[in-house]
Amino acid sequence: MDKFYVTTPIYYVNDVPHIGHAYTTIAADILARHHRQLGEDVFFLTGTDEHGNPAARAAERRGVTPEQHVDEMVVKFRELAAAVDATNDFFIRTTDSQHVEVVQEFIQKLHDRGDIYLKSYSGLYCGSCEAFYSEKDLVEGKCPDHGIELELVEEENYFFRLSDYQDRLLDHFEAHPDFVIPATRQNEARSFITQGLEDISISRAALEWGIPVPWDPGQVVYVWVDALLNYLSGLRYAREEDQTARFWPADFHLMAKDILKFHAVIWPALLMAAGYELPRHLFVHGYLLMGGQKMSKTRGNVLDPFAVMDQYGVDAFRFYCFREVTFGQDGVVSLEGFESRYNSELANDLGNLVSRTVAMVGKYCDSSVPPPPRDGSSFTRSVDKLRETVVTSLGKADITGCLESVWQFVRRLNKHVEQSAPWVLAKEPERREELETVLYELVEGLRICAILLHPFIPATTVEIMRRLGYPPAFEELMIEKARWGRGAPGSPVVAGDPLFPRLD
Ligand code: ME8
Repeated sequence: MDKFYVTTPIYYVNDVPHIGHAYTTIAADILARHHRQLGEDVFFLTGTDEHGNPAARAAERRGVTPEQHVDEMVVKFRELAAAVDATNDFFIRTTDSQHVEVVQEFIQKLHDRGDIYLKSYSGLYCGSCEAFYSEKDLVEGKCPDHGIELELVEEENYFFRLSDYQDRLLDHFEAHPDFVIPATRQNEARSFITQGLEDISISRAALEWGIPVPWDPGQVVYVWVDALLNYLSGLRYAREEDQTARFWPADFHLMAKDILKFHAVIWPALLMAAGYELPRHLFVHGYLLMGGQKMSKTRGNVLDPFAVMDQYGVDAFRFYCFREVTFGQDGVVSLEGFESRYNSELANDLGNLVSRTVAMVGKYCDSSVPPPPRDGSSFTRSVDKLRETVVTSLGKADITGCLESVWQFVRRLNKHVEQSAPWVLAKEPERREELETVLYELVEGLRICAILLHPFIPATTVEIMRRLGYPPAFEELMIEKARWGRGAPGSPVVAGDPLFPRLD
């Protein structure tokens, strides 16, 4: 059986989660659900990055210990994963003792192999990015990402010989043109490397809130090295048995562009140093913007995902995020935009189609799905093509492209209702067969939509299947079932409330 391993970044717990965190988690969930529909063995990992400066400072501001702070904050992040209906197989915390062990073992190995050395260092440090910047990176003397003043940090730190990996990294990029997707991000990552890599500090002396360096407990491991290792450590202890051999390398690490360099340069070099295979793909998405700016906790312009989901429902939120903004690009989100798509696409295109279809089968066929036409259907080939498009596009994490192609099919079904006008056919008894054909096609089309839309709007599609008379079994939702004519004639349709009540 094929395997599929997908991850989100592990989120900082210096503040409550926002819509950007929900976004990446939903994207990973869409891919995880799709690969389960393909019959693959899936592992989906998300979690929290709990060490380092921002968490320690947030704790200090609140007058609690870092341990108390992270234990309280993690609750919200776990709630967010559950609230967006994420099917993660594990939720990792970098304060888990087993993670700490893996990190210590990993850097001890690098130290033993001579990849780590001690050096005095001074540099400009952003406490929010947890990264050093050189003068040329700054924007008006400030952090290019957070727009805040940097501190001059002078310490004796342990360094990782990143510069030794420059050629091997470039070779890897050369040999794997889709290592980083989209291609613009691959080029960006490549150019970080061709500009020349300097060794990086991988420990901090002045911080206490972190994982002690095993051979020098006066220092803690740099939070980014600690964090990146979650992708390996999670496999080690999520289940009773170590899952590394089963699932490593990761198939997709998802993230926004802010953390590309850590994932495309530092992470592969660390893995090479320790003798691991590299992840197959990094997918780098854009920023959700509000009022033209990246939403961020530091800037304070955030949309509360819990409030949006409370008001409009989880599936509507999942749908909107990927319909409105092309996955891979930046895009503006707003409540107005949300409401307009909700009404036009979820309430009208999909919800109404389900209600009308079920109502017509109820009225004209005694609630029992009529038999298929005897001489095949024009839908057979286009559904095969659509299914292939879905598999190909999600294989590249083209979530928005996939959704668009399924939506075109939803629209085609709506047109079919209008053009064939079953209510007219129903008045002419000699056209009974025509009527039954149309109703069969609508039910069958909706069944296929439910399968193909399942990763995006899971609860709604399960409900659509129920209304079309199918048992609540995952087998009914496998991709293999998205073939024209696999539906069961005679299945009893069930009416219900609107799936997406219109917003006024
Ligand atoms: O960077 N639009 O954590 P973080 C889209 N702990 N996605 C967004 C977003 C926005 N406006 N804001 C955040 C960290 N994200 C590290 C990661 S991984 C080994 C360590 C999402 O809490 C996006 O996935 O700042 C981004 O990469 C991530 O949250 C950053 O989360």
